[in-house]
Amino acid sequence: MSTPMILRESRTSTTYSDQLLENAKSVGCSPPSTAPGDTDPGTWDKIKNHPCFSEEAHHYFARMHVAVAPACNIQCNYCNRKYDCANESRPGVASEKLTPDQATRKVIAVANEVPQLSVLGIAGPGDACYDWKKTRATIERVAREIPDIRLCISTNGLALPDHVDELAEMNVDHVTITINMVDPSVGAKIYPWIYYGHRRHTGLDAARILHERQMLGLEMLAERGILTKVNSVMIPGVNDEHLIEVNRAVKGRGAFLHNVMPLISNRIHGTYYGLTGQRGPKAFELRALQDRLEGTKMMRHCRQCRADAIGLLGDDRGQEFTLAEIPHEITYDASKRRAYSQLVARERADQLAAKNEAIRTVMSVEYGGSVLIAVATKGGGRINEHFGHAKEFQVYAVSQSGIKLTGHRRVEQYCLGGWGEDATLDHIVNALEGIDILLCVKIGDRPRKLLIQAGVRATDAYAHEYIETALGALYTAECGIEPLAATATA
Ligand code: CLF
Ligand code: SF4
Repeated sequence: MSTPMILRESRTSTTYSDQLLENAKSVGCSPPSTAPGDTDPGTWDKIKNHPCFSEEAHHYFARMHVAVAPACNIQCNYCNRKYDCANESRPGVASEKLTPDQATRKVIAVANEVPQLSVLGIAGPGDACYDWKKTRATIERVAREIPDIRLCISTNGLALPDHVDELAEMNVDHVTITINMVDPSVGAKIYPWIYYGHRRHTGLDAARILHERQMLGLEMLAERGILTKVNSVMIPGVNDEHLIEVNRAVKGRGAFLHNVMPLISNRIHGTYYGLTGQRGPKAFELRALQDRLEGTKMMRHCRQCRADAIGLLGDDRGQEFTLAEIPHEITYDASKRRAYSQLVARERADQLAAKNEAIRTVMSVEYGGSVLIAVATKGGGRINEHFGHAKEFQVYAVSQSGIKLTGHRRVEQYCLGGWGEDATLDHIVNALEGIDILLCVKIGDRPRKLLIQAGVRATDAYAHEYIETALGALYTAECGIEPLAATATA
């Protein structure tokens, strides 16, 4: 097992990235990390700092969304853009709509403060391609100010073919299309209407037009070498089985990545599905479907972010950057981002080597079982978050076939100002159902005991280590090959 550099930190004083930057000044930098084995160098260059297109990158890099595109040309049965709760993470939700100028100032303010920022995304609250003038103006202004920021848009695809050439000209090299069906009879259950060709279409006619435009847009992007991810919302009883066919169709047309997301449906959102009681999939149903699609590139680390999300995928800092706090005159300062990306190049090479070693170890074990391990992390690919501070746990399945991130479990933060609520703890214990082991920096006696009662062994024995290094060590210990670290279980 490699010995990782240990970075100790406190959430209240300095952030993890501050410490990385301090280190960067003292240790200098080595060359950028090489592409992982299954990615060609050209593609790796495009995805290596995109937190959505590369699972590995999401440990290090952040995206920000600017809510400049409120208008939409279709109606999805799972969407109501009028409903906003500042604490809710859900696509299409935004607290503040921005003009292109306001958005540009906001991006500069965030870039000056958040060194992990690598991608500007426009993902609603409406459709980026339909509300095109604002999308285009925002992208042009931001690219002028911050030339090295990656540009990304998300669209329902209906207006996409009209703008593919402009996207290519503007160097937008990542696009997401939400495709929930390739059969209009399924589509008619998801989309009550679309607005196309200066008029409203409904039923099968609407779904057929949308489908044709989505496929055309996808093919046009692939022809131009623009990496395209397809997001599909899994709606039990409506399109769950059908998503197998969707997967085949989009892969055949050049989609780089497929992201199957669970329907979020609640009466209070006021959506058609919320009001009619359409349920979302359970975690195991989602995972089972994703497993059936394995063999194609699947995204498993999506956080279904808001249209104004900012930060690492698992740590939305959107509420720290409201328009009122941003000065009218602001100048971009590249120094923090530059220093951070140089340091990350060195850290990632180290992490990749540790990860490969851990995977080799795990695959050499003669043991047929699978262990589900939850990890508290705030980035950098390390176990570096306290149990009580965690807002989510990343979940890894470790078995003879390797180490795989299978998703995350979102939780309420247990520890607030030094004390924790029992109700919150109960909710966290429930959220961790099915997990075998939990890894974090620190955990108190009470949560540890309650977790044990629920069958989850929690340990801080691997604090600050690389995630995969710890998972490899735990797996071999579980198989009785190596002793578990002394303080591993309560
Ligand atoms: Fe934003 Fe989407 Fe670009 Fe990412 S989000 S526009 S590709 S920069 Fe990412 Fe958020 Fe999932 Fe989207 S985690 S909802 S996949
Ligand atoms: Fe809402 Fe997006 Fe669907 Fe438009 S395309 S209705 S913004 S989810």
